[in-house]
Amino acid sequence: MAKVSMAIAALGVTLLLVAGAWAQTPKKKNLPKSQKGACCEEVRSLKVQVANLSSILEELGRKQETDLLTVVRQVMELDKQNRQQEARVTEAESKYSEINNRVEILQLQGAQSITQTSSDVMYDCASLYAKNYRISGEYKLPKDDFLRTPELTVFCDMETNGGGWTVIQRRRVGLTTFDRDWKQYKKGFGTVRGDFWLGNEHIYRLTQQATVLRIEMEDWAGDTRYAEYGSFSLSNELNSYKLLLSNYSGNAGDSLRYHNNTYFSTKDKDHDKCVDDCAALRKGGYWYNCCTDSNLNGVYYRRGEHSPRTDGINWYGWHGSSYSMKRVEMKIRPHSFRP
Ligand SMILES: [Ca+2]
Repeated sequence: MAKVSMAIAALGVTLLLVAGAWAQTPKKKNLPKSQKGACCEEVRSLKVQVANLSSILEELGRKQETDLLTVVRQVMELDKQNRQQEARVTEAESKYSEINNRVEILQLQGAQSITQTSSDVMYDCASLYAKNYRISGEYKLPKDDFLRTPELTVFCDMETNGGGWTVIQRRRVGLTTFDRDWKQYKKGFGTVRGDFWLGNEHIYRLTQQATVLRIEMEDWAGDTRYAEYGSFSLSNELNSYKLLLSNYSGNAGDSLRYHNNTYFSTKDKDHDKCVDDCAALRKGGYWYNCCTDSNLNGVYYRRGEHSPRTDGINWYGWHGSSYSMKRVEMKIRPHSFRP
């Protein structure tokens, strides 16, 4: 734009000079013919110069516009590149923090396997919490010859209501079937980061000390409820992992009470209190009575097909007997736990 202004100024000055020259030209009448011709020649040449200057100006103007457009395009391109760079940086940052988080957990696990001794209390998420492991996630509890406990991968919830929870069951993804046999329920199945059952033998062992059970659930509208039992334990396998629980609190309703004092049943072992085969009807392994007030190991149904389903993940106290939950987590911690 500055160039245009300068060119306009230059044109102005030229025009003034032309006018001045015109004014200074002696205006005598009857000029000699030769002088008259010279004057007209001068005017013509000036006119030509003015015309040339105008066309140069026009040309300059067009060039300026083109340059300006090019600059605008370049700026826009730079801005776009800048935004892309920013997005890449953000992505890199989040990846870094994720990796960092994993490293932290691994370091904690490393520290844990070095400092442990057999005289320690039973290993679970609460004992990890007591040793200052405060990040929720996957932990490997070591094998312990003294306590005769095997190595066990667990998922610890170190946040909910003070933390220290060992998760024993989760339904969230829906790709792992829970319609399994006795052996699988005994040993456990699935992956602790996704859907899983920790295993009746492990749950039996972990509930040898006074234990609290907390059940959290979410429906398909995104609402959440919980049920907590101040006392929870399983009998051993000889007693078919019989459920013993009491002392309900929460806002989901007490839909496990009906299952208290019942044996664990699977599709290949019917220990329920019914003529029917509840495990086959409800398609899971559970402490079936005749048959259910809740069916947390039932079939995972997705949004739109979750109701009405009597073999779904039901909890009568909240959504009745034919509504299947979107998410469930069962977790335990010692009664003596203090955050
Ligand atoms: Ca039966």
